[in-house]
Amino acid sequence: MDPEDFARLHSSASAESASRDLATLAALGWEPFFARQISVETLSDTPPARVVAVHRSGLQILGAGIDAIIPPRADATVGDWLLLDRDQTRASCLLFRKSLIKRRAPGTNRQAQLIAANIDTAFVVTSCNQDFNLARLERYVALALEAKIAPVIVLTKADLVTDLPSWIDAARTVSDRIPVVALDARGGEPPEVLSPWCKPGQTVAFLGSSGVGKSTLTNALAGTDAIATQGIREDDAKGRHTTTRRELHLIPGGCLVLDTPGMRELQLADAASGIAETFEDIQTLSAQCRFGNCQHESEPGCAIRDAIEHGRIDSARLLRWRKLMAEDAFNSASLAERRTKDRAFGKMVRRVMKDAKSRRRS
Ligand SMILES: Nc1nc2c(ncn2[C@@H]2O[C@H](COP(=O)(O)OP(=O)(O)OP(=O)(O)O)[C@@H](O)[C@H]2O)c(=O)[nH]1
Ligand SMILES: [Mg+2]
Ligand SMILES: [Zn+2]
Repeated sequence: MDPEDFARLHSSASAESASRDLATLAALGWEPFFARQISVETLSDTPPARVVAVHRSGLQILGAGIDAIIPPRADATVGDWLLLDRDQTRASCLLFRKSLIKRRAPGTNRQAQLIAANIDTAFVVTSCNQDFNLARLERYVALALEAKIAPVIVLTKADLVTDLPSWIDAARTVSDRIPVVALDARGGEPPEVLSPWCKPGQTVAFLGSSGVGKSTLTNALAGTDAIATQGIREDDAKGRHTTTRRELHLIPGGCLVLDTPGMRELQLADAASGIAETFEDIQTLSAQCRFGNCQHESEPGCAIRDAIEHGRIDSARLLRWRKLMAEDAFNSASLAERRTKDRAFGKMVRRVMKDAKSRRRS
């Protein structure tokens, strides 16, 4: 869409104000992928707006000349673009997403929870302390890859250790295709170190446990200390769950940064391809096993056992892969079951309503 298209909308709108609107949208992450989904004719009635925060009371949205809170809806999440219907906000149309992060909601209600949409880069954050955990890193990386987002591993609190290279080497074992950076999140380093991913119009997200420095990094990119941060517990390095909502921060002249609350529990579901990509080394080897259904236990001609014996794969990594695959299979089945039940319930409700209506008529 070019400024003339915008200008054609309102005969009153000058090309100048149209290009200003377009610049506002571009700064919010608007790009051809979204523009292709709309027609110029509908633009004036239903202008695009982005969900920049999820509050309990509603969704905060921003657009060209739009700054509003609309009622919450279960199918929208932070980062989403919608076409705002001002008269009937609930009817606002959600645009197709470039990427979507979701997890299995904690607790027993077996639902998928939407975390964020339209993220370009996921910074998977951990610290050079007791938070560092390969299984958790692999989980977050699989989550990002499943969501079609490029992950980058960020090690914070690099200033607190003397053997930084060994922390970086450990993080590199997650995947040899994922960049690893290490820094002191406080102060000047982050804008420089993260600049390859933090380009104007790009949306980046910080994910990771509480206390690893996600808000500290967001502040550092914004050049402020507007977002609250809080010291971690001395004994086990755990954070205090300071951030409580998912919010996109607009960095002047730069990217959009999603700060998220530290997750207590990250359960994967429907993430088979993300797991396969994360464990590409193991996945590739398993295709070379003699038997197609090799369990990589005691079968002859097992390429994975062979790689372990020759020290090319860590047996602990194989165990973590198995565990993640099993968890994903279990959660995916349980989500599918829940969806079937919900559908059956919906059908039943519709049938009852129909019966009641026809009874009323007769
Ligand atoms: N020394 C040092 N301290 C850091 C670094 N990054 C963060 N911190 C400190 O770690 C504590 C936790 O940082 P936060 O930014 O609040 O962590 P968070 O990830 O946002 O945590 P939640 O909001 O609870 O999820 C704060 O006291 C920060 O000052 C770092 O690189 N070096
Ligand atoms: Mg925080
Ligand atoms: Zn095998």
